[in-house]
Amino acid sequence: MKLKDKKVLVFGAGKSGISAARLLQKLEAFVVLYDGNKAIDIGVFEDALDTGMNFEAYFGDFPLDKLEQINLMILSPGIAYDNPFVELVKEKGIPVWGEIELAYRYSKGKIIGITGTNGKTTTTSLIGDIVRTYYKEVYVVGNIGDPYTDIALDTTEDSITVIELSSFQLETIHDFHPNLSVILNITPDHLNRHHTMENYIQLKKSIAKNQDMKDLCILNYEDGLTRKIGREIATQVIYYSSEQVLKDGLYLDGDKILYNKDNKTEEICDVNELRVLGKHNYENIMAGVAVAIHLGIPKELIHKAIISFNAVEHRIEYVDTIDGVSYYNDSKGTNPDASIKAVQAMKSSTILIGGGFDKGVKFDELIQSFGDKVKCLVLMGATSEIIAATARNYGFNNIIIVKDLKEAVRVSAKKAKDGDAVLLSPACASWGMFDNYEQRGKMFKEYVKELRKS
Ligand code: UMA
Repeated sequence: MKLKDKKVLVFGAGKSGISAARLLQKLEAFVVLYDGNKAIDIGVFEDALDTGMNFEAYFGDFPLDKLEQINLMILSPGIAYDNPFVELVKEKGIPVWGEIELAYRYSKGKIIGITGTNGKTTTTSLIGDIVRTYYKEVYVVGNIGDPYTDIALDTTEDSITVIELSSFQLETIHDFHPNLSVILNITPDHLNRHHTMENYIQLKKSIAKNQDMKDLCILNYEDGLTRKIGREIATQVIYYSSEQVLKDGLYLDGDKILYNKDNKTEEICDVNELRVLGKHNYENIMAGVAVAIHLGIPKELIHKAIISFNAVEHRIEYVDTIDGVSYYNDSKGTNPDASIKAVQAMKSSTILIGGGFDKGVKFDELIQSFGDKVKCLVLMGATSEIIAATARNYGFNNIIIVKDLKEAVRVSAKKAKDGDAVLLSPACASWGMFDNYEQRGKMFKEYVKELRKS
């Protein structure tokens, strides 16, 4: 569809919507911006958009008679495909594209799409780092932060665009066709939006729906759902495994990451050389290396990039070592599953700082994962008593309840001995104590900095 002079309704005036509207204006389309939040002030978009000619905006309610003139709707990822207004638009026969689809139709070069329930941002960021060692024109966009539509028109045949894709974004792709796709793992998430696990699986799988035998999909062999997808899609597949030797693919063998191809085994790295911790991170590394190998990047460059890759902020992020105690910020550990992975990733005796907003989840598995690793639990926030009671049920009694994160850091520093780790991985959302997990993580790092000064 040629978009010049077409009337395009952009639903959602967040990052994706504004970026999509800007792209549409460059294509000389007439933009109709709509957002359900009636408190939005059009003035805030004046720098980003041409709000003069060929532009209308509606905040709060949308005048339905205007739908008659609309040729296309671009939907932001935070808005569900079965949102009542979107249903109305579909009933009128108006095509609905996501922001990713719009960007795809106007971009050039090679595309790498990464999805999965956990590890997407880390893997996307890692792939960006490796690819930049060899290719000049590299873009890293999507769910990770910068919308794909921001850079679509800048891409050339030589570009490599690395895109993190959420299930929300995959819901509205049509022709989107990555040359390389990655599905890291699939566990229940966002079911309030997608209603059933089956829908969620299908969305993740749809990253590969337009791929053919010239393309490649990289999958985790140890995740039953992604392994099964490998048998169902019509493209080449490479697996990686953290549990067993693969004849064709990447795998973890003791401390080594190895690559088997055509009866030849090559060593990629020793995991002790890496700055990221934990089996789940070794899986992310293997997925990234599989992409890099397929792009023809020399092994020395891959090795250099992976050993200098740092954890993404707030995900088992190393902060500092003070008096022999290492501090890690895993503020992104907002559910028990994520915190279990963080605990497992620790290599020494650990003081765990947990607790926060109560989402009504259970903490039994988290406590059961402690083994000999966690020696003390420092708890804060609304869930502190719930987590403490669960821990006591399992015979874990070394628990200190504190009033806030600042006290948690001070108490942990006092309790820790040379060689220990202090890990902030709350297993809970930050709400009620902080604006978001990023703020919680930044405050943790501030308090650790203060320890160094004191
Ligand atoms: N809105 C409505 N009606 C609704 C819902 C929302 O009008 O029913 C409006 C809101 O008033 C707001 C706008 O839509 O003005 C927000 O749009 P959005 O939620 O799509 O958010 P964006 O700012 O466009 O950010 C999106 C992604 N957000 C979501 O998918 C929720 C960002 O991922 C992404 O970085 C960004 O596009 C750039 O591509 C964030 C995220 O939380 C990090 N992702 C989820 C996750 O990682 O779990 C999927």
